[in-house]
Amino acid sequence: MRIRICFHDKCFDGACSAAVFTRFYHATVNARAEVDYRGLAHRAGQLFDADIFDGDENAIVDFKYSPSDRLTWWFDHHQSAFLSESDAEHFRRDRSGRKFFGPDFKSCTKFIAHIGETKFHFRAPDLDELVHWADIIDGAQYPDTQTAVEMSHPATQLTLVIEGSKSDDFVPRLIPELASRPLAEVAALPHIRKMFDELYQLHLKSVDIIRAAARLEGGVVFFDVSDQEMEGFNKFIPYYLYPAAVYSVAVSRSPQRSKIAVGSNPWNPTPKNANLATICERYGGGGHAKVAAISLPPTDLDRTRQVAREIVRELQASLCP
Ligand SMILES: [Mn+2]
Repeated sequence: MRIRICFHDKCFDGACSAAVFTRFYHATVNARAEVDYRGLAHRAGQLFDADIFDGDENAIVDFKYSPSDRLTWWFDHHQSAFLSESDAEHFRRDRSGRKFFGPDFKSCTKFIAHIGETKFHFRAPDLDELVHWADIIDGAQYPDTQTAVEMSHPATQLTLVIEGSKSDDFVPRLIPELASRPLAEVAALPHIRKMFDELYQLHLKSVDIIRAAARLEGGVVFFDVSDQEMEGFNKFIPYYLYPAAVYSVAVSRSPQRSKIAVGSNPWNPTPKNANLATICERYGGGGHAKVAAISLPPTDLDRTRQVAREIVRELQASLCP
């Protein structure tokens, strides 16, 4: 018996969701099930490859819904969880009792732990630390910019490593560690330590690049680093550099996509009325109310820049009384 677990790749919450779901599945469904992990990424065009649901059971955690009849478990908390109204309708008609949508949860990890406990009597107290930190990190609930950007806690170090990993099997190999050890032990594994040290140097460089590129205007900090090789920068750097910023809009590019990342400054108390997921959905993107993104083909850089400028203007206008 084999279960395929698809998770949001290169995302701390995605990896932690897969870890908690694995423990949940072994504890409540089948203790001997073999698990295969597969990371899923947002991209322009088709999201799911045809052969992806190849297990006896197939799960998706922290990622969009699929109406495939091969999908047996689903957990997500993103506002933009459904690619179409017909997918949403398919979900609403589901009577399996194994597909769950929790848009009010800050992390999918906590959502899975909550459903596990309230509907299946599943408890794993040794994972409480993991659940707690997934909620802080995915919900951008860091106490301050220093915690988010200076990365002295093991959870923030693991986030850097997960977001910065280049190989497809890195996160799948990390998930069993997250499911079975305290975060400090996982972060102290020699290969993780080494990756962290390398990525932290790049992180410090990206702080300098963003400092040089960013401009704060009308409450919105904007920067375009599409000419640099840095797709995966820490999304809190703009607020670390510009505490007065309410929103940030960033243009970046990788071989796979041009990207517009839109965020709001969790430490700036200015009232924020814009729903960033709704704005990004208009351009084919999505995410959460407070942080969202749009992916376009890597060749569409002009269009990407134009959309970014439109969003900057819309956010500036939303801040004018
Ligand atoms: Mn998530």
